[in-house]
Amino acid sequence: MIMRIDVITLFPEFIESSTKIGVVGRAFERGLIEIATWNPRDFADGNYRKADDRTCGGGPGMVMMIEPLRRALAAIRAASGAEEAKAIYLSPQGTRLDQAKVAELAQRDHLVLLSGRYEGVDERFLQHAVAEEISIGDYVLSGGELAAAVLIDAIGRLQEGVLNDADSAVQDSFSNGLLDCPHYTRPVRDEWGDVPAVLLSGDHAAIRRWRLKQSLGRTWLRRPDLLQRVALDKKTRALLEEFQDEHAGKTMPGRESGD
Ligand code: 4GO
Repeated sequence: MIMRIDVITLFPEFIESSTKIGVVGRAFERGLIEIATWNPRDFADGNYRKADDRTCGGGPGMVMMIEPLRRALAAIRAASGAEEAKAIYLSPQGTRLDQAKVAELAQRDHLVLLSGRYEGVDERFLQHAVAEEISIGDYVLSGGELAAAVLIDAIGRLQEGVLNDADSAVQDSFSNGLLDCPHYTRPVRDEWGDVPAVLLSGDHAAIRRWRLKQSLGRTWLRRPDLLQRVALDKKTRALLEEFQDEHAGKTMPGRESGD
């Protein structure tokens, strides 16, 4: 089943340009995901096609109006055949996005994303036509388009047939709840250090072990909150302890402290 993503946005070119690029762009071109944009302005009345109005109660800023959004959603429902479809609204008030949520959304066959501008969207539209509110992180953007593009990228790369073996999602950071291990390429020797010998050994079991150990160690150093949420078996815990012992002895050679 190929996934369909409809995006309601006042800046469709923004979504269109970002979905033409990279891994997700390739998926889009190959028909592995379908993306359509809908501009509430095209559904607005009057000569000016006004889709926003002054905020009730006064103060600066504009709010996106209900009617153009309602018509845009109706058009999406008609075009997709999903008569009950509700939207996902991207906003700082939403549930924080993580890889588990991305994986869950990637399973669905239809998503409707709503990108707000200005002060946001009339609350009544959110209550009646939005099923979920998602935040990509604790910071404020001037529009929801970047957040929608982030979500589309994260979801798009998990679609069947999008990634090749080389960038397989199984090896991703977070797919096992841990941060990624360090990566190296040639040259093997450089004035800024040498590639760890184990990676050149051809011993695949040893390489796998080293990578897991680095993942564990970096997660321990940089994101102890993540480490608390994964259950480590005895062997894995021993590997982390090995890293911790080595770390207590010395900071890593060729590395600046604090990294
Ligand atoms: C989403 C949208 C931040 C996020 C946004 C986020 N800022 N952290 N801004 O995911 C309504 C008008 C929200 C501007 C939008």
